[in-house]
Amino acid sequence: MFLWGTATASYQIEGAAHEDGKGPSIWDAFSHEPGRIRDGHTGDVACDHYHRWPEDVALMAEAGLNAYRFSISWPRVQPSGRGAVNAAGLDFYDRLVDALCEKGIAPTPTLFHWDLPQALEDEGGWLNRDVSAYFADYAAVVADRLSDRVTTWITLNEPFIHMVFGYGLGIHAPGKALFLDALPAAHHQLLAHGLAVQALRGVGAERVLITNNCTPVWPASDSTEDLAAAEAYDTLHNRLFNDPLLLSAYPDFSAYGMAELDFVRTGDLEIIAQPLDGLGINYYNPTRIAGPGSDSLPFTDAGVTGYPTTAFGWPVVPDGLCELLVSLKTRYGTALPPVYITENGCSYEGVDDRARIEYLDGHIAAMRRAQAEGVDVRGYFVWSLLDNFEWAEGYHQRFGLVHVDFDTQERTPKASYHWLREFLAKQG
Ligand code: GBH
Repeated sequence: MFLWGTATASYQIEGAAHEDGKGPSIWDAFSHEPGRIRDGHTGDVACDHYHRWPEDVALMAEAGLNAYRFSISWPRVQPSGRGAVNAAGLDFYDRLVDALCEKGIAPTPTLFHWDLPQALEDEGGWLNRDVSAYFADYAAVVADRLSDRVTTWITLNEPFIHMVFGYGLGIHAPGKALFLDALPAAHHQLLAHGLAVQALRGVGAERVLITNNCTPVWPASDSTEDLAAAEAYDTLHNRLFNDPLLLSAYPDFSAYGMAELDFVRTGDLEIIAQPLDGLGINYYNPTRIAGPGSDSLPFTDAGVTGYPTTAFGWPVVPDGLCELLVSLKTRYGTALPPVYITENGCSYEGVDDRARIEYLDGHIAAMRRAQAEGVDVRGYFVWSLLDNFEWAEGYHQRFGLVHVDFDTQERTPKASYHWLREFLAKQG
């Protein structure tokens, strides 16, 4: 069965930041640091989904969706990231999963969507190798409770963005600007993923995925400099995570002046490359890259021009999704497992969101073209069900199929929601 779903993430929708025994996450800390988030917004309340989830599940059922990708807040389940389990936190996800199953919506949890327990950040966060093992323990705790009803698991969301924005540039939590010294955060997330896959298999999990965000990389010109820069960027963005996962080897980082990744230990790559049942892909837009780059990085983002843009300013390029999917197939061949589009969506204002309808329609058509070219795509999840806390942008970017009034918490389905409902009804 093809999965048609929407996607959300715990910190972006739940609120209830300090309720029922939840421990603080790095996002609770970061969003309260002055100057980090536009207009000082925080996810303290967000969409109040922690209390309003029955209404949100009803909205999904009414739309005819058959899957829901949500994330589990690690510090809600383990307030200090390891050891003691918070029963009330697990109960919340247990109820949610029951309600989804009752409506015929496949619960598709992501175990980590960036809200690391602050207690683990205090021990170095993803720069600390030990966090990988704690993650596997946490995965086992959750799976033990939910695997009788959850068939599809996603370990991590976009470890690339978490590394680059959180540890490389410092524009997301935990706010570290280490540039290439952030690379251990990539490796330790990958190791965490591999160990978690083993833990999930241990409790009989049926289908295990990881979600990577990938982008077609377009060289700004045919010049040798631009081509080399584009290749260097492609290595960092598209291969740093996919190669070890699918080929059990890191790509060549010599363009970055790094011959060896000295935090990689013997045996790590075998753990990382556990067989996967699917690869989750988040697609937003292509990236145009020029050379020669700066002192710290061998490329420059030249910006994609000549396309319409969303309210966030991101270019709208549906064809890029087909290009990306076909290029993954070309690069990895039989090593590429079935693909699930675990996020695709756009920021626009207003409930009469015709631009979002056009966006979704165009991207679904592009996915179909990739399928016709032989890419095995088995699911499509719209980011997002609800307008929500858009990280550094706070509540300024609205990605939802459903409008949220953040004063009253009133939900109003947008035109795109109604369009999707009709689209799904036609699929049968
Ligand atoms: C995802 O990240 C996240 O998983 C999700 O939590 C988030 O809410 C959602 O997307 C929307 O942001 O500068 O024009 O080239 C997406 C990561 C990083 C994708 C920035 C688009 C650059 C656009 N994004 N990227 S552009």
